Amino acid sequence: MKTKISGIELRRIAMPLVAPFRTSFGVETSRDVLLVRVVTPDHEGWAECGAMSEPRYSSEYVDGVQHVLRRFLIPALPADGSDVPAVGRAFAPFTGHRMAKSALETAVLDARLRSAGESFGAYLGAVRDRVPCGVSVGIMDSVPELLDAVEGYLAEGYVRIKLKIEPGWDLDPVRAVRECFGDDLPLQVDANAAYALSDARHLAKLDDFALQLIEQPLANDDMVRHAALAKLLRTPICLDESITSAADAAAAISLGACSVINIKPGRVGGYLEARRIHDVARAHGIPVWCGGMLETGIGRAANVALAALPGFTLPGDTSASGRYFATDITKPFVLSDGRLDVPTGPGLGIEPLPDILDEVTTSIEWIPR
Ligand code: SMG
Ligand code: MG
Repeated sequence: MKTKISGIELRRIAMPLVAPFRTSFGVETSRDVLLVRVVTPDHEGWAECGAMSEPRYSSEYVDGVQHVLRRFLIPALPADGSDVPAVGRAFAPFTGHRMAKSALETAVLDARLRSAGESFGAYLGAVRDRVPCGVSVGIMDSVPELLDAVEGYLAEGYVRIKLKIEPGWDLDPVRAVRECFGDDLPLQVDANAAYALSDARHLAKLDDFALQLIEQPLANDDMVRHAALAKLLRTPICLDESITSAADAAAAISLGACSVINIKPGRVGGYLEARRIHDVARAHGIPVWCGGMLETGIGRAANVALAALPGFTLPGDTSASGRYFATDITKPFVLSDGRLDVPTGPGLGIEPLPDILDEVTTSIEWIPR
């Protein structure tokens, strides 16, 4: 699978969210998304970068990603159009910047798969044609407002609820959701690193609510304290921000820092590394699930394919397009029976709708090769 790349387009789009999404690190009201389009003589490949406009979730941010792509990663792409693993090797000398690497590698992979007529799911090793979906519910101004939101999502068919938490918004919302929707509702929480190990006794009060997991309670770079916290909680710990590679996953598992892993391809440098994490976790009997970065249909298509791998045994934050946007840039992903279909066409199996894409575009940069 070799094809020469003739150029790369970096396109920014503005995507207002249907409702503000609040986490412990800030509020998103609109996504400033960077799309990467790799052009070859016969095909094009698309990808979406998960970075937000500010470096809060992680150190990457969308302006920085565009700079790193233009200045370092695009010039490092192998000139002979070599295979996709070679792209990852060409990026390896550059430290970090995994969301930038992921976006470019994924667009190259999409172009290659489209020319080979193979879908992302088939390439990655998907074993399902539909994936069960959860929904991530932001921090709200009041508990009644939260209960309304959860009720609406359950009515749409989502099969598990994740509540964003922070100090001051944890026990009360979790208790209220349990009381209102019962003990059988698959429920989990995500703190985005908002707590310290000294909060262990407080966090242990969540043990009463039979949560599936607590995601990233402590600092991103602190696996050792996560391992200490795991000994103090009955609620399983899931790591998100802390896991940036398969090596991190192996370290976290052997330290006892987590018993579940959230896999986001952008955070770990791409779908190939995401699959390696899946493989490491599966070999250790650690369940994984697919996270989300409020993606458009482009990022969602690849995530849904990944979520169809055998080790993805928990529902992901792979919600339907309508949970995020009034109008997506692709044909929307629609929930049916709590599930999304894994696209089957070549590559991502979906592409931006040109008229909608043009309407939301804020800038276009073309980088010839
Ligand atoms: O895509 O549905 C989604 C969002 C899922 O909660 C979500 N993502 O830490 O897991 C996480 C957050 C990161 C993005 S918050 C702006
Ligand atoms: Mg998270």
